[in-house]
Amino acid sequence: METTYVMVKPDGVQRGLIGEIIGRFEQKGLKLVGLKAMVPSEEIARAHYAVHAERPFFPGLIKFVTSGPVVCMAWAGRDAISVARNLIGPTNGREAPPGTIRGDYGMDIGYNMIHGSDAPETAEFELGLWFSEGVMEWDQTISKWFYE
Ligand code: DAT
Ligand code: MG
Repeated sequence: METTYVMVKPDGVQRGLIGEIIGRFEQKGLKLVGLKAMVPSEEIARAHYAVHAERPFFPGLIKFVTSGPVVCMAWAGRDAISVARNLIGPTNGREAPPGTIRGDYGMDIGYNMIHGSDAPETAEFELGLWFSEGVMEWDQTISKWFYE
């Protein structure tokens, strides 16, 4: 079992896509173990995107992600990190295939509505950053119908 960090970014919140996005993860069979909303501080945004600190788009990215509320989520399941990335789709919405969140709703690389951890190490780092209080432990009784 893995847990991954997923976040609806300010454009997804502004566009009223929170429910649609959460629904896709629920329907897929992932288990919600963390959920909250906040307007991110510059400090947490910079830490989250630290790997991109030297990229030319970094200042714009920080301004964007701190511009309004985001919805922070932790989703658990078998191979949850890659399963979530596959639901999300490639970075650029114009190239993302239909059926993915970015492919169905996005037209840009910067305004791509959603973040998902890309590897076990980044998931651990991001969950610690955004959910320093920890995530929920609960028994999802329906999970027996998602896994043989
Ligand atoms: P992803 O979110 O698919 O993991 P990433 O980690 O490469 O993509 O980049 C993080 C975010 O930074 C991405 O969601 C949008 C923004 N971004 C990436 N490349 C960009 C670019 N060339 N121009 C503008 N924004 C970019
Ligand atoms: Mg990334």
